[in-house]
Amino acid sequence: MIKIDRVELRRVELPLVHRFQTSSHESRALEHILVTLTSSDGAVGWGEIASASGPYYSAETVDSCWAVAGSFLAPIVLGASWEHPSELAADMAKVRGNHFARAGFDAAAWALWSEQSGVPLAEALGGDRNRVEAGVSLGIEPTVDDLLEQVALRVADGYRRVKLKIAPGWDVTPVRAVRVAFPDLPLHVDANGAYPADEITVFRQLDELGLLMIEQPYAPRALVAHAALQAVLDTPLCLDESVEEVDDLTTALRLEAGRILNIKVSRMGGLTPAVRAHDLARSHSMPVWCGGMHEFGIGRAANVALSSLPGFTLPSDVSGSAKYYARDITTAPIVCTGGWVDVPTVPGLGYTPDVPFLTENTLTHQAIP
Ligand code: OSB
Ligand code: MG
Repeated sequence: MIKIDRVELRRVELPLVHRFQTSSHESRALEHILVTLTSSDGAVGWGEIASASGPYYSAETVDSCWAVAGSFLAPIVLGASWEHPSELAADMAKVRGNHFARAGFDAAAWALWSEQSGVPLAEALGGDRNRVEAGVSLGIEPTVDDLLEQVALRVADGYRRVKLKIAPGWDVTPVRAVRVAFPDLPLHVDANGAYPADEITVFRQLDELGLLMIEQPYAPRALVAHAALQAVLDTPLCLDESVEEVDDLTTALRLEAGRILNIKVSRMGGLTPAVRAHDLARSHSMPVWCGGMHEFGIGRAANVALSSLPGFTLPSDVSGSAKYYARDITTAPIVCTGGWVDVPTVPGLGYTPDVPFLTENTLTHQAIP
């Protein structure tokens, strides 16, 4: 039985090596919240709340996560006894929404439990691979030439799948230019829901470019519109923002609103629901991959472990730390070689937080109680 005696929250800021722009917002530095759970017998688990600062990708913000973590999640975790992290996830599920905040606690519980059980996190989750294929996600650039330069840089790094952010006014022209310059590159696009549900022309044009998938063309709740678009395209649609709950996936499958699922630990509310989404997708032969939120090393390590599950048959957005940060918060960075990231084989997360370095970059620290 595990009982958590102490919860620590740290708001940590790191600068990005390269600015990142999506259809909705731009980032140059990121603040994430690290969650530390300490059990009554002294075991420690780390998790990451990888919310964006503003409510543009999801409704959550760093401030909302900080408030919910301290006022609602920490009291639940401090009052619970559990044998398996899924029991703690069930306790936390009485908090509606707030998935990024919950995900940090859930992942910390998994890290602690897998370490205590002497099992690598990947194996504890049901993973069966010792390395995972990684892609990169590239933001909107000021010019097509800047974008081509970014793609060339990442291809030279060894990445073999590239995702391009699109938005109205930045779609067919830049994507076609990348396709012409890199005819054989596995390429996909992500609109982050930026198009109105009656926009079809752009997607018919993108349909000609041999893309692996078109991610989240329409608004999160527009599942019927996604189904109508999927019916007229050859390119698979991939859902991201539309699937926050496992039940959303049930709806999407019933409506045939997409053929691929991006599973994000943060968006789903933790590793526990992420594994459930994987299992459901797999039972419907729907391929999945692991999306990212520019996680620091702690959240990234959880993403790598999750990506080792058998249904993750497409490359994940689990690029090496160097794509994002000059120095990561783990003692060893996550490394991508030739497009592959190794899955740790030691008990627990397999990466150690670099406490002195992350302390230097901590804006606020709270210990409860
Ligand atoms: O939609 O996948 C997304 C980053 C911020 C907000 C939304 C998204 C993203 C990414 C980043 O694509 C992927 C990564 O972590 O490399
Ligand atoms: Mg996305």
